[in-house]
Amino acid sequence: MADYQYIKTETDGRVGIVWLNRPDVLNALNRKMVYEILSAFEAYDRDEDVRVILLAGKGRAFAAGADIEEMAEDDAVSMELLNQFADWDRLSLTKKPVIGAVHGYCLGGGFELALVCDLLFAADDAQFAFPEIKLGVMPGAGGTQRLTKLIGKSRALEWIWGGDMHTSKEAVELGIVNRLYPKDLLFKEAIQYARLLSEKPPLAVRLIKEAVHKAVDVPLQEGMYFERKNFYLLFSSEDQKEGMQAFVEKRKAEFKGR
Ligand code: CO8
Repeated sequence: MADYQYIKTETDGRVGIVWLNRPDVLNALNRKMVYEILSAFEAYDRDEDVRVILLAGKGRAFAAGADIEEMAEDDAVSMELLNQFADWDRLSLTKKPVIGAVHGYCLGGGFELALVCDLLFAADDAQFAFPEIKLGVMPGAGGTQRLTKLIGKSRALEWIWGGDMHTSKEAVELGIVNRLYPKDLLFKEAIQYARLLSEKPPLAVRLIKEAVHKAVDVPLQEGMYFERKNFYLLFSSEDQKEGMQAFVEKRKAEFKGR
């Protein structure tokens, strides 16, 4: 793995872990850091030994938002020319499952990064907010879209207009977060889940991810056709033959991701 400045990577069996690692500024996301996260995700996506990606933060926060100092002097033209959101678009193209483990502050761009994850596990101390309004701006990396699709228009407006902190308990109740754990158990539980997912047939896992994400974006019938194509595609995989043969032979299947 490459030498990164603002993140750390390590693998645990078939789980590729990405640590946000700028703890002195609560993992505030500068542009290089976002590019590093993207590079790590893309490297894991290409690595046949990795089946699941786990994203977590070092220090006392997941991420307290975009780096305010870095963007304070930007203007519309410099932002257009930077085209930083191309990196964010590519983050959401990751094929393998991405599990986010969130503790402490999960704010602004940090919350948007969490919303790119397929599943979110949170510590009981996690706090979620879009504080951009207090800076005179608004979410720019998908927050207004992804939060609205998850919790609906009225609640999303309340959260984004308010800019206030919300507890992880609220986030679970609204379906933003899947599971809640005591802080000292969060990473252990997240890695445990990731390991279990990494034992599932990888092709089926990724085609399910693709189909479920499709459901968020397209009308039902179009999604149904998409699901069907992925379903058929799995019938040309070795894993489908192995999975069904193993069932018939009453043994454990050995999935290869082919
Ligand atoms: N950017 C830069 N530095 C930050 C940020 C940030 N978002 N958040 C915290 N820091 C720094 C602080 O400046 C401080 O640095 P130093 O020690 O050098 O003074 C250090 O982290 C620790 O922070 P605090 O001392 O403030 O810690 P507290 O526990 O007192 O407070 C808070 C924690 C409440 C999280 C507070 O730091 C805070 O309000 N931070 C800003 C939160 C915020 O407004 N986030 C939204 C940013 S805007 C955004 O995300 C827009 C996204 C647009 C698209 C994404 C593009 C990447």
